[in-house]
Amino acid sequence: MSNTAANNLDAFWMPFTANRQFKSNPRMLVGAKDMHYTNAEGGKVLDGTAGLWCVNAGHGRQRITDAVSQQMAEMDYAPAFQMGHPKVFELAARLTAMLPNGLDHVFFTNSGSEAVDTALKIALAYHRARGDGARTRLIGRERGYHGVGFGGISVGGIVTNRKNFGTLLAGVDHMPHTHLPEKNAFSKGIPEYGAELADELERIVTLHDASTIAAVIVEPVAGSTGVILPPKGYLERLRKICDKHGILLIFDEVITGFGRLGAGFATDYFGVEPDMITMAKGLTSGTIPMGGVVCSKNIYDTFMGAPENTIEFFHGYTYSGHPVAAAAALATLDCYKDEGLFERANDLSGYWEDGLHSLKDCPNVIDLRNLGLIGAIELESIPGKPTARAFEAFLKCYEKGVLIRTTGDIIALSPPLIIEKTHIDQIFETIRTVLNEIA
Ligand code: PXG
Repeated sequence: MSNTAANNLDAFWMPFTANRQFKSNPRMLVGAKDMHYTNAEGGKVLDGTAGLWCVNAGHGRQRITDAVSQQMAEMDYAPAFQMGHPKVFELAARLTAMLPNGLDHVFFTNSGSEAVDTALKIALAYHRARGDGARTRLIGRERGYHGVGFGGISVGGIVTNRKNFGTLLAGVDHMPHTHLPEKNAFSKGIPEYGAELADELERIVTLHDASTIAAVIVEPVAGSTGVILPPKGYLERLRKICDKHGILLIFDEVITGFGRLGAGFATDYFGVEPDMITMAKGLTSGTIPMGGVVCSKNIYDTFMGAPENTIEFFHGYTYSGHPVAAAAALATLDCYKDEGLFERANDLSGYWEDGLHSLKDCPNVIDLRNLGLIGAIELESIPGKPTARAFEAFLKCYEKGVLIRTTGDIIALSPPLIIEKTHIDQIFETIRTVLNEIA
């Protein structure tokens, strides 16, 4: 019998986790309230990451709990195809009212990965419905993360997520990422240099011809690969190039949606309107799995050109718009609105920025990046041991009661939007202590 079987952790194959390392020294969370987790040892752990970028309203919210339990009692499930229930219609109306005019229709999924694959399929089917079915190419970006479906890893730009899975989707190309530390290191907020990287899309259009390209998908702020910000003017330029060539622009707002930047969505923050937005995570504040694609009126209307009584889009999930998830999302939106959490994130973003950039002189810090309530601390890798330094920082911060997240040698931070200044102080003081300890 293996060691891991003895402590009964063997059966669960953990996602994106070093299973054997974890099981030999497990970090178990057993409770959560507001800004804190409780671990199995009874310790309190400050949540510096909102779970996995999702618990934007904070943990253990009574309002969401009540909405979910009421919905469970009232109606646990309703068929998602050819039947409806009121809450999902209400939710779609509430979401589209939060977004710019023209982004008027929502297709529900259960995760960000499904939202991305759905958006890519909508793009292909949209062009076909317009009689422009040669537009089948999809363009993503290096270091992009769009979940783990075959569509998402194809347009994504993370080699470890791609290399084991064969040929992926055909006809995908990638723009360069926008991380330019030689020019932009230690920028506060949006970096100055690199808008011209959007012109790489023109190069790709020239290579393949616009008539073959369906859509471009980007994270307005890339989260998973260590917080990569769009240089000043970059997203505007992407929008222009897409317009010029009839290419749809998809913003993957799975992380940037629901207040993370101190605005409802990145589209509001940057004033750039995509044709589709993918969302998940903060939609239910992480409580019940749910995702969605918001698309333009033009896209929806194009599908509605099909003869009546035919299904316009052959796509959907058993749990699309699940009543319990919809109830959780409605209660979450109430929390955001009634507590002014997006404004709160905006108000705190300066304090957050100052706290983060106070780490500039800590050992091995080679870059600091921030926007809204997102922060990243990039560390110099230990020669020959990439990821080791940041992982040690993660373990030490956890021992000291602060949950951070690392990717490569980058520490990424994204706390719940209910965070207080004292918590911000605690996060950065703990990281400072740890960076000095492991130097
Ligand atoms: N798009 C983006 C931009 C994401 O960040 C997904 C799609 C996929 O969502 P689902 O719900 O299928 O996981 C994501 C997910 C991290 C981390 O630590 C980030 C994600 C998930 C887990 C961990 O950076 N992002």
